[in-house]
Amino acid sequence: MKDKKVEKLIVAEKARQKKVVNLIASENYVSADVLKALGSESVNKYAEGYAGARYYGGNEVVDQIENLCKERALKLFGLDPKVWAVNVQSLSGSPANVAVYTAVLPLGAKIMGMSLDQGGHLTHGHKASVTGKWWKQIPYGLDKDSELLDYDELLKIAMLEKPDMLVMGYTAYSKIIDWHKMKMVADSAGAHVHVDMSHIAGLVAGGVYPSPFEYADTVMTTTHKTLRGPRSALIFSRIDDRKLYEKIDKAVFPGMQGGPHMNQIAAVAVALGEAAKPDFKKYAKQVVKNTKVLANTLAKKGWRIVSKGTDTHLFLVDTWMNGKGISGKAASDLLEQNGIIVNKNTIPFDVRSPMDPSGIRLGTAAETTRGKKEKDMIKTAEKIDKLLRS
Ligand code: DSN
Repeated sequence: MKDKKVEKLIVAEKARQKKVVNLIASENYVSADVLKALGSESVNKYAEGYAGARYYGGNEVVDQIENLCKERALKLFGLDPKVWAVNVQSLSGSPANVAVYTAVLPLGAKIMGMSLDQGGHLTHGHKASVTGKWWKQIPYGLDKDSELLDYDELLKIAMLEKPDMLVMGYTAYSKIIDWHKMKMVADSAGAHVHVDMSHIAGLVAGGVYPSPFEYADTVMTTTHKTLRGPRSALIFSRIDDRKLYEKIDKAVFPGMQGGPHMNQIAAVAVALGEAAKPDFKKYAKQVVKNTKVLANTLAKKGWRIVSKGTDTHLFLVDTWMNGKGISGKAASDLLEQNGIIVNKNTIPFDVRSPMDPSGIRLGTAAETTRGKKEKDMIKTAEKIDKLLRS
């Protein structure tokens, strides 16, 4: 690069990523091909509108890129293009959720979403996000004893509050969601079913987590977590008389944004192609195996794993353990000083603050991409245990 200052920082970040053990549950390492697509000339193209109906000339190639990306997205999740549509232009997960709500709900409608401190996401109706200002969150959480979804309790909330939409899919829930039971909760209120599968999309694609599509009206996923693509988002919608896809397309453009990032869409297409390969199934399987070993080894060492374990790529550790342990911030800082990167995280019913909560969140999607196996997870768990005890 001619710009040596920026080049130095890029090289430094690459070196940092190489030398740490990355247990951030929402991160991953993209392939060289995904990077190449991101850095390609498609970045130069303005393409406001949708394939075949743009506001600028010169779109004959990027139209093909966008159509290929859509085709691969539907195919990866086994969706019939006569039954499901997909929008691939949303820049990332938060605006994608807002676009879905804008398309489906009137302002002020009720969104039943998991509270942030229980494992939900800001855009599931939290007050700090526009989703909690433009719509009203009906919060739900986990059962206090089991730290699992309590479907009977959710049913009671839904029948009482009659939400317009039920949002499911979380950022810190380690167990399998029973989509069928959640659909029954939504149906009890006549609510629209929206799934945010950002965290688990790669596991769904890899066949190690049940697919939510049978039960959903709309599904949003980011593409950069377990799915191992660039930062972006996909919005799937069921094709029926409601014409959700038309409303969603309009909500994304011109509702939320102008020109789509065509280099990003090209890179998503590459990642979706990679996720369709048999190797990706092996990867997803290994992610779950690694996570279970990491969690079980820490549990054996005496650390409390929230929800008593994991079926996915992530889990929460209660490091505070009612004052007998170490706070989440202190744990995260200490691990970082020793080359292990995690994030501090509230645990359900946390008595501490989000800035210094009782836990940390660990995930193995990134390290599994780097070829780590069960034996490496045991070593990592032993190192974490030793550091936290020190
Ligand atoms: N920031 C993401 C995560 O870490 O789960 C969610 O947006």
